[in-house]
Amino acid sequence: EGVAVQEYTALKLKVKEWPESAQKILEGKLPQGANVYFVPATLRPETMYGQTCCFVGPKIKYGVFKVSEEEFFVLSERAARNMSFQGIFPSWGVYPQVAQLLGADVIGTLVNAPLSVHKDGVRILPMETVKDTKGTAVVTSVPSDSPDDYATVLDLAKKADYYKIKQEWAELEMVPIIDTPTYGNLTAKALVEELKIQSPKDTKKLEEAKEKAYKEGFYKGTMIYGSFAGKPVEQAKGLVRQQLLDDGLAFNYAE
Ligand code: A2H
Repeated sequence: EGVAVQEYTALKLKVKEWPESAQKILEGKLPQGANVYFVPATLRPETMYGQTCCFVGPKIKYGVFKVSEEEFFVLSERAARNMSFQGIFPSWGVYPQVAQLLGADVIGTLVNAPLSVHKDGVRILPMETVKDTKGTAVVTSVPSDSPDDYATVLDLAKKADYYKIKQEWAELEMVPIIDTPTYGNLTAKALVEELKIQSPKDTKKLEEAKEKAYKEGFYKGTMIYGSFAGKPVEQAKGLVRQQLLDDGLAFNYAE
């Protein structure tokens, strides 16, 4: 917080299949053949190999914004407005909205997550702790390396009926992508277990786990998966980010 600028990598997760609830709302609002993307903002682009799902806040309002004739983004209005002043939309300060949805309407959407080991796609799932006031209000989930994400997928799998999801959507395999001296190669899982974190609402302990996971992963971690396997995470972060940018799978977003 404060005056520091947060430099996010905004990733483009292309929709492969909408649930019926979203289809109804979007009917007639998108041109034939339009590509729609969920756009999570991340600080850890080097972990994108490990995406197993992507979160939205079920009660948060999302817009579908037109970026070009073919491309539409799903994100918060706040993020769309910020992006319109960062050259992401064609006209300065203009972010045309074609539809509005609640997070709850898009649960179950199948998206293609760039670099993820899960090539058939991952699901959009609910996360109660997503903030509308940060990033894009879309959070891609890497449970191997993010304690928040790990605690959330455990909870979703345990209470799949309550969340109205299929349990298997929350249980895609975690593949080790970063090895660390203290916590092994599933850092978030190790920390959630060590600190006995019981639920995504264990905010205090999760703060501690996040801090530890970040320090250990970023400063002491080594990539063990992907194009930069063998390199320290500190180096790989920029390299993976650049690769995503070059391939048109991501763009820079700051706030
Ligand atoms: B990170 P900062 Cl592997 N609400 O990406 C809640 N969390 C949000 C969010 C929002 N609106 N927008 C982004 N985030 C998450 C990867 C990751 C992240 C890993 C490890 C740690 C980590 C995969 N999830 O973040 O408050 C996103 O999750 C630890 C803080 O702006 C984003 O990076 O500093 C990070 O929080 C941005 O948090």
